[in-house]
Amino acid sequence: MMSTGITPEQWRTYEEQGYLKLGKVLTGMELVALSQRIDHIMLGKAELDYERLMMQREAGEGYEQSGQTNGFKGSTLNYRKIENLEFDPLFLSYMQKPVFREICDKVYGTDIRVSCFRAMFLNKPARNGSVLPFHQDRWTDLDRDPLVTVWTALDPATIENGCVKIFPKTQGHLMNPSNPSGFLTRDQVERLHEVMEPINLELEAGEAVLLHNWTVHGSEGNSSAKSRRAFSVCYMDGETVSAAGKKFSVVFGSGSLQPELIV
Ligand SMILES: O=C(O)CCC(=O)C(=O)O
Repeated sequence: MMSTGITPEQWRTYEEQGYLKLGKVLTGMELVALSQRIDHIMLGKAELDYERLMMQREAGEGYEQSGQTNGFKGSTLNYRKIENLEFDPLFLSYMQKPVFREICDKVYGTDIRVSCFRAMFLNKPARNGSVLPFHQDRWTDLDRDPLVTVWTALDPATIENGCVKIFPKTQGHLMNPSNPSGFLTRDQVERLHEVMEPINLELEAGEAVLLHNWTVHGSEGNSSAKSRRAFSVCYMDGETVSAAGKKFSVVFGSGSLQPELIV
């Protein structure tokens, strides 16, 4: 069944657990369209300004893992991460679905414009794909903390291909506040493992999960013959400014997609 709204009980579950499975958020046709679109982007066949996209190539095929820099890095499905997908009309239109507006209204308030910290393709190519260590999605260079991320599976996400793993109920506090990107120390991860097992968020293609940004999460590599493509969007208060004076692309409410520099 398609996800159209979130019930009060589901919100309670989210607040308690730090995550909520949203079910199918993409129709079959939308899923095919987004999956084909991202493959076209990776293969260099899409008509868009590649200089606006941050594209990180995964190690393999004779290449090292590339830096996280803007611009095309070769025609291959072996990309790890592609950011700034709000500049692609198809991905933007998915990000602006009413169910996500509803989530942002609930989390940030109804009259508040919402921007995205990042609209990001995260790929674990078949028999490849790097481990992502446990972290909380928190960045020290923002003037306020983004609170929610919607992670959507474009392929089935399974234990074998490196689905996201979370430690539920960890959203209450920052574990390593001085780390610029929220990564936990090895000791902190060991201590979490002593008290609980992480949950594997296995999803069907087209399903999504809502994550509180502070819910501890990470993922393994991909040992299977199938890719694990996903699209992750972090929605935040549209007034958020980075230490460098950057405001971000507005996705709900009045404002521009063009990030502004306010100095
Ligand atoms: O896709 C993954 O493996 C991790 C996702 C993640 O860290 C995120 O979406 O914030």
